Amino acid sequence: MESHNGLSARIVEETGFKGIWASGLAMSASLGVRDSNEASWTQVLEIAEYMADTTTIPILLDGDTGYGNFNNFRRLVKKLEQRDVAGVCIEDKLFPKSNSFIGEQQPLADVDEFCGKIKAGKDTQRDDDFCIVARVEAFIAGWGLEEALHRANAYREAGADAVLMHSKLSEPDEIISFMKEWDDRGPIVIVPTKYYDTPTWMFKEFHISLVIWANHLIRASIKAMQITAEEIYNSQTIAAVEQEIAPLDDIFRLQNVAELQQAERSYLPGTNKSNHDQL
Ligand code: SPV
Ligand code: MG
Repeated sequence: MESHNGLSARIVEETGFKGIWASGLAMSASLGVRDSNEASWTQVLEIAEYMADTTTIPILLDGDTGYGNFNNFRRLVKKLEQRDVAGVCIEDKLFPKSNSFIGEQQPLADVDEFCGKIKAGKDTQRDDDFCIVARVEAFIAGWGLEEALHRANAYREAGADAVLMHSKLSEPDEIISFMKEWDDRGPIVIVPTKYYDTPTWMFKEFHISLVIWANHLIRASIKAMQITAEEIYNSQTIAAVEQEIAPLDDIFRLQNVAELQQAERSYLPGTNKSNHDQL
C-alpha cells in the first residue's frame, strides 16, 4: 500500500498491510511538486527515513530511474540500506522521468545500460535481503509484448529480484499476455491503477507475486482535505466538520505520544506523573 510520509506509513502498517510502497507520485504530490524528479533524491531519502522510523514492515522505495547512472544508483542503494529501507524499484526510463500516465511514447533506457545499473545495485547491497525490483516501461511507452519480454528477461538475468511490469490500459490484457509468456521465470509485481476493476483473484491465478495499490492514500487525503477546507471556508466555522475528521487523540496516538510520556518519567527529573494521565 502506498504511503508518502511517516504518518501515512504508520496508518498502512496498523491497517495490517505487509509492506509499504513509497510512491514517487504520492511523495512528490505531498510536497506540492511534479513527479518529474523535481524533489531531489536526498529529499526523497529523507521522507523514506521518516517512514522507516515510524514502521516495522518492509518499505519498497520508488527509486524512479535511480537518479542518474549506475553510480548514482549504487549510492542510493547504500543510503537506503543505512536507513532501513527494504528495497528499491527502478524503471527503465531516462532522467528526469515523467509519470507513466502522462504523455505517450516516453523514451526508454538502453537495455544494457539499465542491466549495468541493476548489477551495480546488487553488487553494492550488503544485506542479502535487500530487494531490487526492475520496472519495465515497454508497454507504457507503446512497445509490444516482445520488447516487454526481452527487457524483463534481461533485467532478471542481470540480477533483479523481481520485475515490475507496468501497463496503463484499463483492462489487464497486456499483463495477462505477458504472464502467459513469462512462465514463472521470476517474481512479477504489478500496479493496477488503471485496470482497477480487475478482481484480485485473477492476479493470483496468473501467479503475480505482488500487487501495489500505488496512490490511494494520497488521493483519499486530497479529497478529504478539499471537502474539509471547503466546508470551513463556506460555513466560516469549524463546528460542522468536527465529527467528520480525525480526533486530536488519533493524531497523538499515531505520533506515539504515550511513549514520550513514559520516557519522560524515566529520564526527565521532576516529571509530574499526574500531568501525563491525560492520554
Ligand atoms: C508511483 O506510485 O509513483 C509509481 C506508479 O511509480 S505510477 O504512478 O503508476 O507510475
Ligand atoms: Mg513512481
